[in-house]
Amino acid sequence: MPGAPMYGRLPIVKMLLATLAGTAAISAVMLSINWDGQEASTAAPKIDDLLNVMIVISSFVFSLVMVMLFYALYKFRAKPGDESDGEPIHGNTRLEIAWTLIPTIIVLFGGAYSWKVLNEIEDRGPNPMTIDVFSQQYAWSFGYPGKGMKFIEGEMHVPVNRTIQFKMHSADVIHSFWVPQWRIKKDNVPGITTTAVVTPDKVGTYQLVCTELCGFGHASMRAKVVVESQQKFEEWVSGLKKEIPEPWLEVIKQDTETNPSEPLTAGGA
Ligand SMILES: [Cu+2]
Repeated sequence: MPGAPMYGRLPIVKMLLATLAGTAAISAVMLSINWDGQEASTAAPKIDDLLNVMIVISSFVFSLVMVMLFYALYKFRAKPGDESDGEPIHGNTRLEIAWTLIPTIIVLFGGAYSWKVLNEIEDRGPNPMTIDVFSQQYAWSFGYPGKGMKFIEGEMHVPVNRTIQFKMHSADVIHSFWVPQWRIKKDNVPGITTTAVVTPDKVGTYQLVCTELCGFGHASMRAKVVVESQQKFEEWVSGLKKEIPEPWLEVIKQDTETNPSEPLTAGGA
């Protein structure tokens, strides 16, 4: 039957309602799961909100595709014994505009929203405290350049409600700095200094986990992280005996030469 489409008008309203029902059902399940555990930094709620918005948008796109797929499977299924070819289909301008415009809007929205969150969580504020993070196969150690270059292996203390900029260094391969409750994750790359900004806002003991497969000991490459009051922190840091050892100072020097825009001395205090 040339000229006449073999299908009638699509039940757009019903399909849209089914899509919205699917979105609600999937979102309800996915949002009820506490994906990343406790929130213990000022960045954590912003990142979790962003994740939740992305979950709802993804549920909508998934539901829309599933509704159209299953409608097509049911409605346009060939009758038993029908061996004929399908109708030739020419373009549909309205459909093509829709499937270009809607994803473009979704992607631009996601980009703009992420940009805003990243801008907020990477704001160092007027007076950040600097901590050097040293990583090697398979251990973490930490330096406090503003506190007399104090140094400690395997354990880090930070004051609560203070913005900290971590300056990351690696002696060998790429490692990755991650305290799940802070949400922030950053690679430690040999040859350059990378920076992460965190404001811990809950007192407690946490774990720093390496999240970059760095060799046989990777799974056990962890360190203790203690968030405590400013006063307790000052007592702890002034009790440290060691200073940042020469090999790490050399790594910092090399990193800084490669990446002079991020000097070690920035921040201090
Ligand atoms: Cu690792």
